[in-house]
Amino acid sequence: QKNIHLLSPQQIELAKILLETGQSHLFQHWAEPGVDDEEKKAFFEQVTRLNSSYPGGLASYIKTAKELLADSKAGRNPFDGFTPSVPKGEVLTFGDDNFINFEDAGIREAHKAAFVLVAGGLGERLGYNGIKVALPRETTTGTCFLQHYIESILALQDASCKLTQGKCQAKIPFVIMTSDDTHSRTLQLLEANSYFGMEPTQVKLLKQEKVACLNDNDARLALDPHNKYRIQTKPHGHGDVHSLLYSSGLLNSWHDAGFRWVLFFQDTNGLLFNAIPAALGVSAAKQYHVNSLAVPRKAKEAIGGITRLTHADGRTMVINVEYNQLDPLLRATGHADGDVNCETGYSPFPGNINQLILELGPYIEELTKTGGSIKEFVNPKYKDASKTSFKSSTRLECMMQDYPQTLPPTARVGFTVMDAWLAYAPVKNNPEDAAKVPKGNPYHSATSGEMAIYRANSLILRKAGVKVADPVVQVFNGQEVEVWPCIAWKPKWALTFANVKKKVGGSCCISQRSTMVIKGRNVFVEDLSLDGALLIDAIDHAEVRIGGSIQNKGWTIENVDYKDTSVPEELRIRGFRINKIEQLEKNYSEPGKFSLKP
Ligand code: UGB
Repeated sequence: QKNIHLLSPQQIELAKILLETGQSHLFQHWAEPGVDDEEKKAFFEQVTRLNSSYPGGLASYIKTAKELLADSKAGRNPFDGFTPSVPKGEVLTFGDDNFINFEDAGIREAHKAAFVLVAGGLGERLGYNGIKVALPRETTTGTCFLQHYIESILALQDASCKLTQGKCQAKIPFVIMTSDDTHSRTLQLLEANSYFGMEPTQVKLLKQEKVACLNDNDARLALDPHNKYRIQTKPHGHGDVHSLLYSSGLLNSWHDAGFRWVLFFQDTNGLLFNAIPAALGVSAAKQYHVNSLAVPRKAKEAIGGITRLTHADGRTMVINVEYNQLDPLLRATGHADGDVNCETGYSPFPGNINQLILELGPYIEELTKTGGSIKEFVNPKYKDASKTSFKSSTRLECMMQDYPQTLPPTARVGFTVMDAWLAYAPVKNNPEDAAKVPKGNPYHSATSGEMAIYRANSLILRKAGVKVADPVVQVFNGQEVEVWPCIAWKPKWALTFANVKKKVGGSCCISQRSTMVIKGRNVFVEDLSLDGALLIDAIDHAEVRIGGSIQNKGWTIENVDYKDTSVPEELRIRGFRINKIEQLEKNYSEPGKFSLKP
């Protein structure tokens, strides 16, 4: 009351809402009028932001929080009444006719797709200080994740336009969801690198806001421990992407421009674009409104399980059950051992890799009803079994893969399973945690993330007829990994298996200690015997044929200790660095036909 003169009429309304929802503690310590007035105004500016960035405002946030906290205290979970079973999806095998056909169909559709990267998370599990999209996807070329994603989208755009003989949409739109933790550094990375070749108008950054923290079961908002005139806030989760897209107006503008698909993906999966063409082909062929990409999942692996849930009342849905909920759900529904591997050595529930393909028309229809708000959850860490107080403040969260929960039973919701070696290698765990992962389960670390790129490229080349030597096993940062030849190529060289097959021919072999980097679009590898390092770059109008026997001292991989602070953090977290001893490097910068056959 005494400070009311500091507030605008709207802020007075907000103050009333706070008092009516049991938040008077926020003002109890306020100083006399005239003291800390600027801080008090800043407090209400923050309250205004928190109110306007949440669908339904703060009153709605507090109401939902009270309900979810009561459910959590009572031990009710969102799957009460549902029985889990293993759903059926499209299972693809890399390189067979079915896969090749889906890839072809996917490339034809790609020019009608918009891409959305959720990159608001800081990756606390990885313990890396920078933004994750700036990390090298692999250190042979040093290309960062964001550059690889953009180059992949551009390559898809070109390939799709060519295949549809120019009947393509405008340029593929690319949205990046950022947060206060990642926004300025993401923008800086793009600007410092001329958007990695994409037109800046193709790229749009949407920043998610954090939400208020909650101190107790009555949903009393938490004050910032460092400033008594601020509410403590934390990230709300990747589910924010739907409401942000909806309120941005982008969806309708894409629809008007003839786009048909929206593809969502996460910050550090370096293999993802190996799976996009075929998965998009599946969406188009099956006319899926929602298509989630999945890989075989090891029991207890920290990825969600795709599950069919059937309610006692007959309702049924195919949805992600998050990794921390799958085991309790199974135990509660008669599976005494919980989340365990079956006779295949994998969990019977496919692992959700959170790559979603949504059909734009039905997506807009649904968001028009929901405004993009996604079913939330709360995960308080209680002090004791009485569940009356929390160890630290909590908040509501939401996940983008929960989008199908509100869809009507008529919606076509499917999923596509691909081999993990081809499609999934996230960088999430720090070296210490990765080294503790049970034997046989994937590490999901910077070490395994990079080695997975070489493995996938080697296996793809093998399937295309190249004799790629077997890997050796080495230990980096306490993790045992297969080391294959370090093979990397730009997406414009090959996006699909059909592209790879066109680009390699004759009898080729690559030794295990070799490195091969192909950056040019029209580089053809024929009758090549490689034992060493080979790096080829070429402009689009240079057609280069590489073959013969190439041998040199090559590049070696040397161990780095993750505790050695003299080494850059992005190398320390992978536990190795590449030692460039000798290579054959050629750059073709003039148009024409060239041959390199030593
Ligand atoms: N992210 C945001 O953009 N904003 C946020 O507020 C939070 C995250 P994590 P998580 O595929 O490997 C997910 O933390 O949440 C971005 C799925 O829920 O890496 O542990 C963030 O930048 C799970 O089902 O993942 O688990 C990143 O790009 C499983 O599929 C993305 O959201 C798992 O990913 C994911 O954030 C997986």
